[in-house]
Amino acid sequence: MKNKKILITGAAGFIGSAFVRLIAGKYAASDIVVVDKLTYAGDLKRLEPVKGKFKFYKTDICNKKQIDRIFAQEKPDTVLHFAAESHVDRSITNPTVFIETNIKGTQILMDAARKYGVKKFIFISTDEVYGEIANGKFNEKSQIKPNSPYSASKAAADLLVQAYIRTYRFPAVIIRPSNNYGPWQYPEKLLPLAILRILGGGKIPVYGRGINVREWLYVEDCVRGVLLVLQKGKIGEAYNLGSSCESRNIDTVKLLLKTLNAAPDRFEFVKDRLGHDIRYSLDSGRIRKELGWRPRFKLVQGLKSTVDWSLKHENWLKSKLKDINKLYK
Ligand code: NAD
Ligand code: TDX
Repeated sequence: MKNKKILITGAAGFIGSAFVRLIAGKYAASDIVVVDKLTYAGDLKRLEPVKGKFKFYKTDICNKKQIDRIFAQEKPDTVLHFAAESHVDRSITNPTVFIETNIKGTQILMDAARKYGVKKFIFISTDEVYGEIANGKFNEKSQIKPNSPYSASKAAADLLVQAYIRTYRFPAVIIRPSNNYGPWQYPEKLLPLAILRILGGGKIPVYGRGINVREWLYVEDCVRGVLLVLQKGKIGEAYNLGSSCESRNIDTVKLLLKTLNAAPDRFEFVKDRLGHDIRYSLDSGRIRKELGWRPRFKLVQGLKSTVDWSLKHENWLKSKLKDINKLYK
């Protein structure tokens, strides 16, 4: 199938904007339709490099009427659904908006997609839907067993997508990426927050004893995987998307300090996150074998590239400080 007209939700966010920067210019501007509410996490500055190469609607995906109107007007054949409330710590303080956007918003989009005959609907899920794993790896058939309000809301949406596939033969594909990092990430997440703290003369807060393990995927590798799924992914299937670059938080932070040429003791152990998942780890053999995807960035290179970008965009990171200090007061 040719993807002629693509509607992308959440494209003013971190990963969605990287995807638009990747495909902009490969399609006519009128064939890339961006839908984003511009919450605290959305920022059109991320799309400035490709300004004029897409069409933008400032819309809440939970607004059924507006979503319906956009689908009626644009008639996309492909939908890429990135929009979500994405931060675990915020979901612990206020789960309500996570239930609204992540679950209800996904349903509203799928209903519009069914009504207007969308041919391929790609749902960006997460590795967190499987819950934590002390040893071994999750494959696409592993049980969905989320632990945080954020991951439970993503799991509910993931299951709803699966239910639509089975019940209505809805043409969806699910992607479950691991922890992304790279340019333009909102500095509430570990790595950009850590960089912001070091640039501001402070220390990096490490939850608990820093022994939790994450699988770090450079955002450009992630969106190349998403593009492959868009072009060749099988309808009705799910694809894990992980780098195999696993690292304990304390080791990740120490490597980042080295990359920043900062003193190795510029971190502090702080109160642990409630219900903190110990380890995520994906078996991404399927997307590698079936679609030929390979990550290009190891953690060392990805961190170097992220730090270089951050030093050039210090003002952008610092523009989020007020919000961050409110979040982590
Ligand atoms: P982000 O928080 O940076 O961006 C989310 C975007 O969605 C923002 O532009 C925001 O304005 C928009 N949005 C939020 N609520 C909306 C609503 N109701 N209507 C319309 N737009 C809305 O998130 P991200 O890190 O880019 O993540 C993108 C997707 O990838 C999410 O679905 C997330 O669950 C998933 N994911 C993220 C990671 C990661 O490490 N960041 C890893 C795996 C999966
Ligand atoms: O200040 C911090 N100190 C710290 O030790 C923060 C913000 C985080 N952490 C720890 C918690 C995690 O073990 O670092 C690890 C990474 O934390 P986050 O950056 O908040 O990411 P995580 O909770 O792992 O979830 C991310 O990956 C999966 C994304 O935020 C999700 O959207 C995605 O689905």
